[in-house]
Amino acid sequence: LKIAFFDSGIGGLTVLHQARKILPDEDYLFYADTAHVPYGEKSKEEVRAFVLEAADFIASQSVKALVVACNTATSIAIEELRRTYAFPIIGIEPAVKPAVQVSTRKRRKVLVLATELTLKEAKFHHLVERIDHDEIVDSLPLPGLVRFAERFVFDPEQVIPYLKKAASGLNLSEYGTVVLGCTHFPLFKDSIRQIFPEDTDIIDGSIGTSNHLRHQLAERGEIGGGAGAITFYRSGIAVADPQLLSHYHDIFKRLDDLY
Ligand code: DGN
Repeated sequence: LKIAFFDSGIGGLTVLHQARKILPDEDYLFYADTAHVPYGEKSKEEVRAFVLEAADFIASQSVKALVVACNTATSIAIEELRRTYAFPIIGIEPAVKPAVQVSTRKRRKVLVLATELTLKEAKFHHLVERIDHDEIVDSLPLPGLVRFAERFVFDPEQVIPYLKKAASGLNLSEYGTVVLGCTHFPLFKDSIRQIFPEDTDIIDGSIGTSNHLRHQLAERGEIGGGAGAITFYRSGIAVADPQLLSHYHDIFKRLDDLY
C-alpha cells in the first residue's frame, strides 16, 4: 500500500521531501491536479469539487493514507474528506502557533504568506483568533510564486523583484518570523530569505504534517513495507514523460540544498 500526497501542483513535493526523510521505507503516490492549478485564486466551490474528484481517484489506488499537501485544499475540504474515507487523511495548515511563540520572544511580528483563498477562509481566521492575542500576525498572498513554480522558474533575479513588489506596502524589518503557508513557497526559501532581515525565522508546516503522518501510521501498525519509490500522477494520468520526471527529481535536489 502506498502513501498518497496530493496538491494542486508541485508544491506538495516540499512536504513529500520532508516525509521521505522520516519515513524512508514507504512507497509513495504523488498526485498534482495540474489541470486545475492554481487553486488559490478559484472559488471555494470549485476547489472543493476538484479535491473530491482527485481524492476519488487516489482512493481507488490502494493507499494507506492521504496527505493533503496543500494548505488551500486542506482549508476547504479536509473535514469532508475525513468523513468520506476510512484511511487516515492528514492536512497542512499555516504554522501560526510556533511562529507566534518564536516571534513573541523577539518582540517582533509574524507574516503569513499563503494563497488568497487560504487567507480568506474561516479556518485561517479562527486559527489566528485562537493564537494571536497580541495582534502581531499579518498576512500576504503571493499567487505569483505558484505560477513561477509551475513553470519551474526559481531564478532569484525573477523572483526577488516580484516579492519586493508584492510586499511593497509592508515594513519588512518588523517581522521576526515568516510562515510559508502554501506548500509551493519552500521552493523559494532562498529568495524569500533575501528580502527580510537576516535574523528572521522562516518556518513551514511540512515537519509537523510529516510527524503527524508517521504518528497515524504507527498507531495503526502500518509503517514500512515499501522501498522509497514514487509514482507521479497529473490529474488522474500517470506521468511517463522523462522530461517532466527529471524536473521532479530536480525539485528534490533543490530541496536537498535548501533544507
Ligand atoms: N500549494 C497550495 C497550497 O499550499 O495552498 C496552493 C497552490 C495553488 O493552487 N494556488
